[in-house]
Amino acid sequence: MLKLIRERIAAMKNIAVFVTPLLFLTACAAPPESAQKPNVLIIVTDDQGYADLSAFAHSASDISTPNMDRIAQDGVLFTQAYVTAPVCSPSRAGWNTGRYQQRWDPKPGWSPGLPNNVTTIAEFFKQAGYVTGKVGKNDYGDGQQKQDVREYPLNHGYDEFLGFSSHAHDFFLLSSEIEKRTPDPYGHSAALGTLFENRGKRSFENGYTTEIFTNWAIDFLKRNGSEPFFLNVAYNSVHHLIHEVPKRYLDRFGAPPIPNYDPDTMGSYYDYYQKYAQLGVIGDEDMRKYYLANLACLDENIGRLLDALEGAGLSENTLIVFFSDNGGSPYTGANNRPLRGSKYVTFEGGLRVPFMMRWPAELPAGQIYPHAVSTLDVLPTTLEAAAIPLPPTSRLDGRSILQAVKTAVPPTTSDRPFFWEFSDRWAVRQGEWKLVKSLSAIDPRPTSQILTSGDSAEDQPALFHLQSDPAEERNVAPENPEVFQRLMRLFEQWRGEMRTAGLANEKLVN
Ligand SMILES: [Ca+2]
Repeated sequence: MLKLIRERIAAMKNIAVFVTPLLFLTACAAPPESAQKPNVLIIVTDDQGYADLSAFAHSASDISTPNMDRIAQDGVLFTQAYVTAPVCSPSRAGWNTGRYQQRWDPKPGWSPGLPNNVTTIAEFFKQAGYVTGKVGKNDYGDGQQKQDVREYPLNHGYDEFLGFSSHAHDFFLLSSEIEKRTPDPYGHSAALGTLFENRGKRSFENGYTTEIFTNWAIDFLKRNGSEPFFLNVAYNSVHHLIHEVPKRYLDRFGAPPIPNYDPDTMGSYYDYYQKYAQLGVIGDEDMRKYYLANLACLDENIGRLLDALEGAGLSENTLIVFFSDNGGSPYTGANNRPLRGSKYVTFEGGLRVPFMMRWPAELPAGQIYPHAVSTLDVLPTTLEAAAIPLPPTSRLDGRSILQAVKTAVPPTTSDRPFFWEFSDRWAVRQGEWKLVKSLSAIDPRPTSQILTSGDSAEDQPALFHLQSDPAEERNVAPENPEVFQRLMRLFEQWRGEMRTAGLANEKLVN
């Protein structure tokens, strides 16, 4: 029986090879009536380091993520995938829209928000008839804790949502009871208490966010498996508060449990969060243990999600895109080696992330894709996979990489530049050259000494050749003045476009 299925799939693939070029010659062509639209599952992890995925040959020796690795084993592992910002909110604004978030956030910072005149990935899928769902972290840096704003998932394309709208959320404390007793349940970028569910709120007396989000996702795909769905599972793991992990995982790594926040004895939640969201009370080596425990729980839950997909018979025709929203944090025990820097900065450690795609019906298995891509490409790539045409007025900054990944060739526009600007830090990459200015140190908090490589600051723009120097250790600007000037001009041109011809002058694209 299995053999028969494989032969039928092989036959379908042959047909697809014949039909596909015709489809994409005519951008508005509809897919064949008989074609079963793929489901799309986007799994986003939070602050996962570049060395913290064991599918990578360069992964850290203490890392084991067997379930995440299943996505690479049955699909494609990307070694040079970038996000659009080294921190959560702007990175999420970028991939959700396929556009540089600087278009509406011209002085790029922590809180781009989501304007009305940009179409989100969920809206494209919903307009095409998909059932859409989101679970977990919803963070565009603006409109937090509110349901009547554009940033709330049900107001930008999602039919269903369970999760939180803030930068961080307590992993354990999810009840209305603790919310009422806490003087500042939303007192910082981190929140505790009830989760948002659709247009209401839901209290969990017990539970753990990684497990609750997975349960919800499994229920969603079981309920909606008979029709094409678009599901975004956005875990808050492995973000602070990293020590908040079920005890059985802590025991595995010898990490001592730390009591949960208690409003009766510990003052404000803000103080509790600040105490543990940095090195100090927790030392370098213990922080790594908490990180490994937190990641192990995440990995097992991703395994449950993959099992459920297979159990429902949906695995073959579901396109999974997996990535971290930014590089590993220097305060959580993450490891970005061999890259320089971390979350918050524009060296590779802040921007280059674990990224995988799996679609057994269409994509090769066990492949490594070594060419540079961006999470800006997620929107056009998944739309092409679903044969959903973009409107002629579309002005996406990302581009579909589907055909290039299918055939294991570089993207046709392999010389395209990639740009980053966040606070006073920026960078531009074209080909193997990268120009970086990351002026300020991250912040006064002490950073990990054992996991972070390289200084996070450069006083002047520095030029690196990534192929020969992926760790950005040797500034070769003096020997390459023409390259330096070319990249500087590219960046200034891009920054000028973001600041003067940005989204404010555009009409709604569709
Ligand atoms: Ca993040």
